[in-house]
Amino acid sequence: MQGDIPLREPVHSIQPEDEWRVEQGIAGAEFYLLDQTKGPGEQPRIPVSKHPITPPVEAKFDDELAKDEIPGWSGYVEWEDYPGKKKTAHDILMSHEFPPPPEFQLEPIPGTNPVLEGIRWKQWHRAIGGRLKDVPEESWKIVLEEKDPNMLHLLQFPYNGEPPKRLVTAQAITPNPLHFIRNHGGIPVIDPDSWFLRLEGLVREPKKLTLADLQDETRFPRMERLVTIQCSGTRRIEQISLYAGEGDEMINAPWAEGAIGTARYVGISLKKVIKYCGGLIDGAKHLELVGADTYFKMNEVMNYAVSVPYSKVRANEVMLVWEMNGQKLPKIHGAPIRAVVMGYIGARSVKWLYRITAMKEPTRAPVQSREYLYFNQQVGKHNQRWTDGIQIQEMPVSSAIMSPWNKQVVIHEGKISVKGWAYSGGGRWPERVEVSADGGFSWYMVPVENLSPKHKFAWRTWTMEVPCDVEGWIELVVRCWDNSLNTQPTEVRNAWNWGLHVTSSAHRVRIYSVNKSKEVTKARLEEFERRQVSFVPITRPTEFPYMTWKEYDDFFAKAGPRDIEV
Ligand SMILES: Nc1nc2c(c(=O)[nH]1)N[C@H]1C(S)=C(S)[C@@H](COP(=O)(O)O)O[C@H]1N2
Ligand SMILES: [Mo]
Repeated sequence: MQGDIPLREPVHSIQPEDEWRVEQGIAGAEFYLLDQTKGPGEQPRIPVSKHPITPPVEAKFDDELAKDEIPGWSGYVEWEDYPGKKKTAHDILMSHEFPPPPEFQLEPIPGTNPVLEGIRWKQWHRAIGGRLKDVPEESWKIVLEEKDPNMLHLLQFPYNGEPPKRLVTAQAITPNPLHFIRNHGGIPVIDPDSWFLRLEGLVREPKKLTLADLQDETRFPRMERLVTIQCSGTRRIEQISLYAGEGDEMINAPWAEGAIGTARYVGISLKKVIKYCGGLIDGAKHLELVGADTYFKMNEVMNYAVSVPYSKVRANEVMLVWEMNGQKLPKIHGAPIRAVVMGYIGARSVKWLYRITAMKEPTRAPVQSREYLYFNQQVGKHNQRWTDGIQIQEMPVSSAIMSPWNKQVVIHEGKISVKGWAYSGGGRWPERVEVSADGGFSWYMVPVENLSPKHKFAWRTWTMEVPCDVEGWIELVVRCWDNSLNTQPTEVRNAWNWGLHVTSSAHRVRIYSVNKSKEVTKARLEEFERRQVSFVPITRPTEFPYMTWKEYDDFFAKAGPRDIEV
C-alpha cells in the first residue's frame, strides 16, 4: 500500500541555491566569473544574470517627435533628414533604464510561441512615443493577418518568424504566408498611390518616381526571377547549442533552418532606374538603400539602411519588386516596393524601400558596417572591433535536413527517407547533394531526379532514400557541392563565430534507427504492438520480458556456460 511508504522530509542542503547546476555547467548564465588573475578571496560572487529588474518605462510622449511624415504612409517616421530629431530621440533613450535582453543561449530557450516577446524593443518604441507607440501592436496584427498560423514566432516584436521544419521544404517555392520574416523594427503600411522613391546623392539627375512610373513598361522592362532569400543567421541554433555568442534578442534570433525562402518576384532592374537618372557621377560606387521602418541601435534611432556595390546593380542582380508568387507584395514583406538583391544575404534586400542614395563608400549604417560581420573564432566580447569581421555579402554553400528531426526514433526497412534544402549564394547553385548515415564517413549522392530544378539564384529542395543497416543512434549528415565545387565544413565548430552568422557546416541530425528489416527487431516491434505498449520514449524501461527462460536455457546449452571450468 502506498500509505505504508514513509515520505521523507527533504534533507537540509548545505549547497547554496542551485550551485550544483552551476558547477555542472547546466545553468550557464549564472556561471560565476573565474578570474585567475586574482586571488581566491577577490573572486566576484555575483551571478551574471542577476540584473536589477527595471520598472516598465513610463514614456514622456512627444507626439511631435515621431509623427507620420507623409499622408498615406502609416508608421513611417523620417529620421535621416532630421539630425535634431535623432538627437532628441537619443536623449530620451539615455534618460531611461531598459531591461536587459533575455538570456536564451546559456539557459534553455523558452518553449513558448512567440518564443521571445521583445520587451526592450517595445519599451524603446514607447519611450519615443508619438507614432511609434502603437507600432508594436499594429505590426503584430499584420503578422496574424498575413502569416500562416503554423509559423514559429521567434520574436514577437520586431517580428522574426520561420516556418516549422515540416513545412520548410514542403514545396520548392515557399508559399508567401510561410516565407520567413526578419524585421528590425515595426511594419510601415504605405498606400501604393502615395508611395514614391527618392533617388539622390551622386546620381546625375536626382528624381522622385512613383509606383506608376516604375511600372511603366515603356521606361522599365519587366523582370521576373525565382530568388531564394536567406538570412545570414539561418541555422544559428546549432552554433548557440555549442557555444553562446552575442546575445541581443534581436540580432541573434535563435533561427533554425527555416530562415530561408524562395519566391518568384516580379519587378524591374535597379540598373535601368539608375540609367534613367543619368547614371552615377563623381566616382560613386555604392547605392544606399533605405527602408521606411525605424531601427534602434545603441540608443540611436534611424531608418533601416544598407548598401550594395554598383557593380552588383550593373549586373542586373538588384531588382525593385512589387509582386511575390503572383500576388501583390505582402505588407510584411515590404510593400509597396522592396529590393531583392540576388545571391546576397537577406539583409541587403531592403523592404519598404523609399530612398536610394548613390555614394562613394559603403554606408556606415549599422546593419552594413557594424552588424552582419563574420568574425574569426578569437574575436569575442573581450576584444571585438567592427573591422575584425568580414562584412557578409554572398552566403557560402549550405544545406539542411528537414526530416527526420533530432532525437526522432525512425522505424525503417533498411532505407531512411531524408529530405531538405541546399543553397549557395552569389549566383552559384547546388550541383550535388550528399547524405551520410554514418556521421560523415561515407556519403550517398542524392539522385539528380530527386532535386528540384536548377536556378541561378535559388535553392534546390531534395529527397533521398539513404541506405542504413545500423540499429541504434546514428548521425545523418548532409552536404552540398555547388557548381564551383565549393562544399561545406564538416563540423559546426569549424564555422563558429561570435556573431553566430553563416552556419555553413554540414547539417547533422542524430536519430535512433530501428531497422525493421532485421528479424529480431521486427518481432520485437510486433510484440510492442500486440501488447499495445508504446515504443517511445525509448528511455522508458520495458515492462515485459525480452525472452523466455526456454530461449535463455537453449542459448547457454548451445553457446556454453558463462564461465568455463578448468
Ligand atoms: N526595411 C527593412 N528591410 C529589411 C529588413 C528590415 O528589418 N527592414 N530585414 C532584412 C533582413 S536581415 C532579411 S534576412 C530580409 C528578410 O526578408 P523577409 O522578411 O521578406 O523574409 O529582409 C531584409 N530587409
Ligand atoms: Mo537577415
